[in-house]
Amino acid sequence: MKDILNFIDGVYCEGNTGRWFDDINPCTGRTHARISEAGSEDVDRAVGAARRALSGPWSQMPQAERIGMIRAVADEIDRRFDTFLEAEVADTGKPHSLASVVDIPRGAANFRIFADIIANLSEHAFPMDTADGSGALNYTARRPKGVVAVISPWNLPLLLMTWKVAPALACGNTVVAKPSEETPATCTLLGDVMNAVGMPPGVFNVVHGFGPGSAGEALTHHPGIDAITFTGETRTGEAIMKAAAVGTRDISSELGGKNAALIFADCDIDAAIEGTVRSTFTNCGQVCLCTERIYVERPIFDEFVTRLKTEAEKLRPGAPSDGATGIGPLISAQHRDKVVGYLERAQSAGATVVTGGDTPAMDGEFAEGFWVRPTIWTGLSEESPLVKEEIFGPVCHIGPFDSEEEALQLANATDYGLAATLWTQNLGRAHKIAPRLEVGIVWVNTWNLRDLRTPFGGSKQSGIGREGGAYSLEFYSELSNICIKM
Ligand code: NAD
Ligand code: 6OD
Repeated sequence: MKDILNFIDGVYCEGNTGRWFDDINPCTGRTHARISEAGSEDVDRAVGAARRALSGPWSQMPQAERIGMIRAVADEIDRRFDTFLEAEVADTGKPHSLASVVDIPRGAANFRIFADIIANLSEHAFPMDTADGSGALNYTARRPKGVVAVISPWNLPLLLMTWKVAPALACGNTVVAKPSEETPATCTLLGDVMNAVGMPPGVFNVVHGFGPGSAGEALTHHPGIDAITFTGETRTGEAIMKAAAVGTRDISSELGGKNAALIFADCDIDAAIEGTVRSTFTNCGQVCLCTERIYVERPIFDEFVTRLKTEAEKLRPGAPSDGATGIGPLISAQHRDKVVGYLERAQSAGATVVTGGDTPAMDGEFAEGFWVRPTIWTGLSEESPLVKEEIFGPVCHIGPFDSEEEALQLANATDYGLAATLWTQNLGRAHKIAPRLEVGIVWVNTWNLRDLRTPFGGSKQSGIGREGGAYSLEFYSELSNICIKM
């Protein structure tokens, strides 16, 4: 069995707790590795190493060299593509067809884009008049925030961790990362990559463990952490905000969602069906951007439901390496039980189960995996917890609407505000509705099409702040204004 270790000051090491916990393959329910849990002493060592690197080799390195090293990280991930792929698939159970085109390439792309952004960065200058006529010049300058804690979830482990590590390093910060306890492998592999490209020890550190009472809590409460960037559940984000309040540390948070798709009768229905299958069932519904609420204009409601059902039923669960596998398992037994809990409540809540609603019988090594069938409900009240709460599984509810205003009101009737998708061939309508949706990201006639220069993040309870492209600099660097009297 493989051991997954912490990575502190450029060296792999066991945590001082002496405790190990299981890394479970969601396809089989079997343990495939054991993970060494970091304690508060390990977190303290990691933060200390990051502070030394911050004031030492990393800040003294010329910018061009630093950027070159970050580009080299991307190249090295590409070179080790198969190792990363195998590790990500073992931890998550997701199909190769998904991880090989989304998770691993994005892991590398995140380093390239932020290297490019910093390489091409310009600042602002504000010449001003003064009473004595000599004038003054203001200009903006950026410096790193310091030691940044990166706390990441399990659904897109490498993608979401590097989405934060890459801009943090490009801006000259050092990092202590705590990946999800469910998916520690690819973050750990990144340590090897850092050493291979010659990254100074301490620039990137990894500690493993859980949240409360473990490495997550120790890291977010550590006074040597200058800023915390977090992706995960809204309730966890609230706990981390409280920790960040001590010492007035900055926080960026990307949280949960209950995203709506609005399907207008004038849409290209083939494209809307294909896009909604992706937006609902990709990664077994475990993407924060996934659609869980679908509203369809009444004239095409029945056709849409029938066609989505047909496509959902084609998504076969199976081996990650099998090209015919259309859907993987949920991440854990605990998460499967949560999602099944919603499935069990559906009928008593008044739902018509259009398809799914249960777990598939799987054979052989997959019999104990955490599988759930793609599920479509209709007929629920908008007040039902199934329509209100983030489920984070392969499930959706479809309801009808009769006007633009009603569609908008339904889409916005949620505490969350991450993403929404519009399907219409009337671009005038799309322009009218999109800015009125109370979300951070709107897709029109597509879903999850990502340009990494664009702002990413949520409103309401879906998060605080925007990351992406130059927007990431607002969080990962500290801006000064320098005013020179001439
Ligand atoms: P989670 O909040 O349970 O855990 C995320 C990370 O936080 C893990 O590393 C965990 O160990 C750590 N953690 C938990 N409690 C902590 C605490 N008290 N202090 C410090 N660290 C703590 O989330 P998850 O279950 O891993 O991920 C699924 C959730 O993430 C969903 O709600 C999903 O919507 C959300 N998510 C949001 C985005 C986004 O961009 N908005 C992206 C991906 C996932
Ligand atoms: O694509 C991204 O940059 C991103 N942050 C995706 C988040 C997905 C949530 O599960």
